[in-house]
Amino acid sequence: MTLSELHDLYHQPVFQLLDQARAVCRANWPDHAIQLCTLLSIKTGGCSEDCAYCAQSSRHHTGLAREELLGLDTVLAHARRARASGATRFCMGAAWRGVREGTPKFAQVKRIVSEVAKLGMEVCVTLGELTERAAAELKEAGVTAYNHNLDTSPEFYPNIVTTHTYADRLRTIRAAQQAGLDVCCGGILGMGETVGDRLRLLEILIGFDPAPESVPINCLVGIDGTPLADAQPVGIFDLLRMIAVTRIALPGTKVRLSAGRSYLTKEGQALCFYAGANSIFYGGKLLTTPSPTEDEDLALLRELGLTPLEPKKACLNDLQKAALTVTAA
Ligand code: SAM
Ligand code: DTB
Ligand code: SF4
Repeated sequence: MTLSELHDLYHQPVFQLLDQARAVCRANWPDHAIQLCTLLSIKTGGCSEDCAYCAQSSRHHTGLAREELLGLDTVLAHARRARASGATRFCMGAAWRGVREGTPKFAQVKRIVSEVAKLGMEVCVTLGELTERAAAELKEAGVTAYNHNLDTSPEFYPNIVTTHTYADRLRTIRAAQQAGLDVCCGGILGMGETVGDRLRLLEILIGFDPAPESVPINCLVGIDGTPLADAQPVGIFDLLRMIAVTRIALPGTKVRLSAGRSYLTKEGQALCFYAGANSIFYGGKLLTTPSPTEDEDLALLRELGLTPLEPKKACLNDLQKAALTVTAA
């Protein structure tokens, strides 16, 4: 699909666009189950990079305390809780420019990953830049997906980040793909970019080979002390159009309604699911900011008659499979 076709899709009347997105969604995701992904910041704050939206950059005065890499037991306790609450994916984030191969910290991350992987959830990490070798080591440890967002168009990116480049981001994504990791790559709406920038990002995502396994669509969470603290919030129909076009352009990809969900009404979220979103961050907290609670999310899904995605039986150990069989009987 070309950039001009993406524009044509995007600028149709909303109901016409929703009809098309719905048709693609029904054909590719007939049961439209919603994937529940729980996030945990395993290394918070003190990041060297200057990403204008980020609470964790040491270049901004956001009042966020810098923390050390969490220990294995702490992370495992969070991961077990997430699984018990119904999450099927556990995503761990680190406020790093990138991974430093061969360091004790990277060794600790791999150990954390290998233990979390035993719980039977998909394991996603987002650790910044990655070499092919580091990507292969993460895969070997049990990582299933690597999150590395391009955030916006290559043309707008230098307005948002100056300490690394779009090409650096693309290199990491290729390294993750080379290692056979699923790639989770998306963007942020509401940083002052145009609709054209958002569709340019989508054009680039469509060009990935293989296609991204998931695309998180974040709405900017304005963080006090960052240059984007007072940016204009994204309108619901802009978000809706972007989700619908992403669903049509990447039919087999999970589209995750990501940061900023707590600013949406229940009706707004319902429309986003209708437009093709089939994944959310679940668990009351993103990395450093709040998001809807588990109870609120489960209540909303119930009200809408949507079901959470079930854990893949292949991922479960014998005890968990037995538990599922009992529940089903
Ligand atoms: N340091 C790693 C990196 O940059 O890839 C991983 C962590 S970083 C916080 C992960 C992603 O979270 C960013 O790429 C961005 O898309 C998203 N994000 C961070 N702060 C955000 C905010 N205030 N609002 C919306 N999305 C945000
Ligand atoms: C993604 O696209 N969004 C998540 C996850 N991937 C790592 C992070 C959102 C962060 C929102 C701001 C915060 O909590 O600091
Ligand atoms: Fe935040 Fe990641 Fe940028 Fe660091 S590299 S400032 S953690 S988005």
